[in-house]
Amino acid sequence: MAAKKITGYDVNKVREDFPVLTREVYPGVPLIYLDSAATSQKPKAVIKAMSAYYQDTNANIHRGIHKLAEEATYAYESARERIAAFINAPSSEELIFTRNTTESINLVAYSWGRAFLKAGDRILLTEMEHHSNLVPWQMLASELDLELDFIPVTPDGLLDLDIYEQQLKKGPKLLGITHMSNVLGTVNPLEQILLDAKAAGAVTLVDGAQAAPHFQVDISKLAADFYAFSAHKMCGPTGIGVLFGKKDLLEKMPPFLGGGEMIKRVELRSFKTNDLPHKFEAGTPAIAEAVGFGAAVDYLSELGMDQIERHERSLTGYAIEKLSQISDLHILGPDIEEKGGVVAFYIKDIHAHDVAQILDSEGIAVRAGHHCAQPLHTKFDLPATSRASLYLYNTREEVDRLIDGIHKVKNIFA
Ligand code: 7TS
Repeated sequence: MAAKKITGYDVNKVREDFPVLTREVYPGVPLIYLDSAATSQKPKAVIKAMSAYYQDTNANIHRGIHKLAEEATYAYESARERIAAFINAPSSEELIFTRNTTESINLVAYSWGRAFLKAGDRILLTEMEHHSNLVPWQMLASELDLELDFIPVTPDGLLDLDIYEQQLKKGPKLLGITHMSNVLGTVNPLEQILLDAKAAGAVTLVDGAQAAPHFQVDISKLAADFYAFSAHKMCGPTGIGVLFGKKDLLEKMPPFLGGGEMIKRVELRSFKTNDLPHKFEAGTPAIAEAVGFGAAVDYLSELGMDQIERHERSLTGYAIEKLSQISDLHILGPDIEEKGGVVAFYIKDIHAHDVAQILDSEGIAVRAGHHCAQPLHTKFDLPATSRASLYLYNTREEVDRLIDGIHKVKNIFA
């Protein structure tokens, strides 16, 4: 077999694929986009695939027998297959299209949770979860009288795995855990964590919103019963995400939403559910968005997830090195070995919103606030942080501009 060709990663060439990166946000001020953890920018391949779908095809799926309906159905189902292959899922039947990660997690909470949990059951989450993997469980806990436990986060931004082992002894019915934190950048060592949860009899749900865009996720190597992520953080459109679920669980679960498409047969007082994955896809889905999502995973695969990960790791290391040299600036989360391309920080006596506002005047887009992880900020006794998040199109020059921008912030507040 021919050896795989290792090509260099030419970030300037990659940038040409993203039209928005050439714009000026204010006259003479070019955009420096460091907010990809909120949503990524979109390459031409995705924009073109979606507009070509609307220009040349556009029909509803799974119902018409006319040519356009057949083509639209093929485009939608082919996207599902390519996304399933992207995470190495055994079958595309196990891949349900949802609106986003948030809806995927809610689907599990509403459908699996209501059917299989009862008063007194325990759900184990972590202190670093995004609100999307907290609030649905809080809602379910108050409805069903469940107990919520949390794996603590250590001061350096890692999960306390000794306490986790103790918590497993209490027999949680579900472990809900993020693959990568959107604040600390921590990439959790899921292989062992999930195996331990399964050995303790828990169902496992992974929030992969910040993982799937940045490194190869191989679902066949993870003991994940459910794995959720969103297209918009990985070069795809808003409005679509997926829930991977193990077939045996999905088959036992009742439908989430009722309506067209999720049924095989309907009578006035009853219905029979459709096969997987359609059982969980009520109503006309986001078809053009599925086409765009398919184009996004094709784009990422062509660049190579290994290359993307290597680029981001090197850039994140550079950003941490430069930021660490700034006095009174503190970075949250672990060292580079355990961290993805998210760098949240705070500067003594300067509010995160002021930092973001001054950086914006320099064309630098960062996010300020609690990043939908308020309990984590409360734990660290911080009302807010500023966050630079890096992706496959960011450069060292942009990091240098961020550093210059932060010096400007400090001078203004000096
Ligand atoms: N989980 C994690 C870890 C996330 O970072 C986000 C979004 C979500 C779930 C929710 O994804 P959605 O597509 O359903 O909205 N995170 C962020 C962020 O960090 N800034 O804006 C959105």
